Amino acid sequence: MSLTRRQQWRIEKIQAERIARANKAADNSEDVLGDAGAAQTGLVITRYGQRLLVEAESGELYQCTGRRNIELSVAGDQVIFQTVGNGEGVVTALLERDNLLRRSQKVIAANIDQLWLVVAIEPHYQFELIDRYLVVAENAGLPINIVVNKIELSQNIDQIKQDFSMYESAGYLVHYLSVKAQTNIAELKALLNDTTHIFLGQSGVGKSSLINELIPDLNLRVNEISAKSKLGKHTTTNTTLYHIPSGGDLIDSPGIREFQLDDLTDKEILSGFKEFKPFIGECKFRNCAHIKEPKCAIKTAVKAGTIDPKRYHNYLQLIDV
Ligand SMILES: Nc1nc2c(ncn2[C@@H]2O[C@H](COP(=O)(O)OP(=O)(O)OP(=O)(O)O)[C@@H](O)[C@H]2O)c(=O)[nH]1
Ligand SMILES: [Mg+2]
Ligand SMILES: [Zn+2]
Repeated sequence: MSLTRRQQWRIEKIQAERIARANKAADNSEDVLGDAGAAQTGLVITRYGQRLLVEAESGELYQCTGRRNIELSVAGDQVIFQTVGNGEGVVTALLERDNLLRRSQKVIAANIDQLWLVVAIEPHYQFELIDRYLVVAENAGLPINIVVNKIELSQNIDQIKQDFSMYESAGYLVHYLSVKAQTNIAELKALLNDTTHIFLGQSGVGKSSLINELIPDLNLRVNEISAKSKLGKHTTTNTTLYHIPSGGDLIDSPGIREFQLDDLTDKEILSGFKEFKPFIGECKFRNCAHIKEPKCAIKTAVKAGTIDPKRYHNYLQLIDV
């Protein structure tokens, strides 16, 4: 219900902007792009270096360069562009974004409705890494679900569920599945509606494999990990948007290798623990760091069992006390 209203709002907003900006972009660019086609709206599918792959409303794809004076666009962005022949085009304007996901100052994707944090049994999930991803995604203001992939590799699924119960009590939906054993794939499919989803997570967890399952005939190359080097051969290098035939989009993103981790500020970390939110501002001291201070609302909530002690422990680890 609320999603439908939000989608409706977004469509209307985009249409209004499209008309205004298309007129403006066309006016501004007449002299520079004398032979160019009329300004039209496009969806950025992927970006490689300075070049963009842009999909027109007709469905046709154009290799585009961006005007130097506009901000770099990313997968999921709505842009105004003009064709210049030979399947090429020039992006002249970037439309306003609903949201933007960035990591280490690098923009990854825009206009996302749902983020799926993908983790796996192998490479084995690490709470610190999960929390770091959650902090980044929470700070982007995105709704987040968690996928635990490769569950067929585990002898003890109860233990896995136990490990993730702290995320479930924090309010995240956790979906256990196996691409290889085809476990719970249909259930995941049913959770993808007509909106834009991004898959994020460590390299090798199976993001591209999962997208291959969800979009038949896509055949993305997956990252066969060599036992010797432990590095994948077909690791995803570009964040790319794919259409689900029945509606909606999936964005595949490259996983981080080893420890190319973000520098997170204490403030970002705090707002990245979503179940802490109701208690922020309730402590005795206004500048409470929620570590050793007396009458700390967060520590009280931990004692009362409202906040999982393991999550609080992870929070302390992350702010490095
Ligand atoms: N055992 C097992 N292997 C899987 C499963 N799903 C994917 N894999 C394998 O995991 C490896 C990595 O898969 P990818 O889909 O490339 O992983 P990715 O998350 O896209 O990795 P990056 O692109 O490097 O970020 C491949 O060898 C897949 O075949 C699964 O459910 N079980
Ligand atoms: Mg991949
Ligand atoms: Zn406090």
